[in-house]
Amino acid sequence: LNQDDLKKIAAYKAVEHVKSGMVLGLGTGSTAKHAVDRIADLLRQGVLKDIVGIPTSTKTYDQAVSLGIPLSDLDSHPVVDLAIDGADEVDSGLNLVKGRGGSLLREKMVESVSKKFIVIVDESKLVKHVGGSGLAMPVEVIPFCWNHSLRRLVGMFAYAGCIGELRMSVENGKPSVTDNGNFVIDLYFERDIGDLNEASDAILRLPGIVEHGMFIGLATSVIVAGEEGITVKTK
Ligand code: DER
Repeated sequence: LNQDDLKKIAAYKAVEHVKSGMVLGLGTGSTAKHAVDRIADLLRQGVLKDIVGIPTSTKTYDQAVSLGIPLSDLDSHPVVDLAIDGADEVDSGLNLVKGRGGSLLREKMVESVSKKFIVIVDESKLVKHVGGSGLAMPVEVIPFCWNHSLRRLVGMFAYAGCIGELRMSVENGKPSVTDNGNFVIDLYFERDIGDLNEASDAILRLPGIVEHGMFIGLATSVIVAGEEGITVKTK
């Protein structure tokens, strides 16, 4: 089984929790893509009916439109029954790092008002602590004086050996721009940043910061697909 097989297994398992009539948060990324595909399959087969999807990115919006999934938004549906989405990291407390696909703001808007938020990952995403994978913890910032914001963020986490870099678009070599017209600063930590809520509050107090990729206490369960099979972690 390769990593994508595992992502698909986790995604299909999560979709077993989808019931007809639900308002569904549709996640973003290569794992969530399998869940959206599966939901469309079940709608087409008539197994699922009356589903309304709330996409977490323009990318997922486009995928759902192409698959014929009825869509709406949070203005019309301020409460979501179930959100299904991937993650970049999952720690032992089911806290997540998300946003390496750049969709963290709309994902967090949807997933923070979801009655149930099922995270779907392959086992490679499990970490001891946030930032532990050595991969980026993204922060969405306004473009104005982004370098000033970068310096304030790096300074704030100097104790954890933090470095930061502006995310560049691979297509055009310019700064990557989110669905919301903002930039992304990727933070890398050498050591554990400690209390996540304190870190979150400190980041969000900085003027010019829009949102960060730590999803603290939002997941209601995590479905992990590994070589040995599927495990479901619930809080
Ligand atoms: O960018 C995101 O938030 C994605 O959901 C990410 O967390 C998981 O992406 P993947 O399923 O492609 O690994």
